Amino acid sequence: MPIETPLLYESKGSPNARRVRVFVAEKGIEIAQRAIDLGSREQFSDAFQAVNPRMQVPALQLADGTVITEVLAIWRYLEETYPHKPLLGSTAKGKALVTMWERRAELDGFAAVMEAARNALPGLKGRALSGPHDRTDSCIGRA
Ligand SMILES: N[C@@H](CCC(=O)N[C@@H](CS)C(=O)NCC(=O)O)C(=O)O
Repeated sequence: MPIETPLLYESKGSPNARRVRVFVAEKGIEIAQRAIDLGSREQFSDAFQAVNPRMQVPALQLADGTVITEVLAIWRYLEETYPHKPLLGSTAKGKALVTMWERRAELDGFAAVMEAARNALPGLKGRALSGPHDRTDSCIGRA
């Protein structure tokens, strides 16, 4: 269905969606948001699969129907669309340093914690990867 303004699909329990929500807040911009309930497996619904076949949040749907997924790609789009308050650096050195620290934080911090959680929590048994893998056991967001 065509939309008039960008629409951010997110989920309150999703760390990756939170990274985009924080970016939006720090930018000081308003973006329409629609919550996807990972706890009730809404990411696997036909309606959301039509938006993002990878069945993951965050996803940013543009007015022309394009859907951008992946936190860094969404950040990049928002940075260049709303350049008034640069968050990803404004010089060659600044951009490189932001990228360096983002990679360190994501790969050495965020990913390590995420993999530990996804491989250890009973509620995420069989769900070491997000998205369309081993959907039958999914119970993300449940106690
Ligand atoms: N590489 C993706 C990761 C997205 C991702 O893993 N999202 C999780 C929530 S944090 C998800 O949608 N999980 C749904 C599931 O596991 O079924 C990004 O940067 O956005």
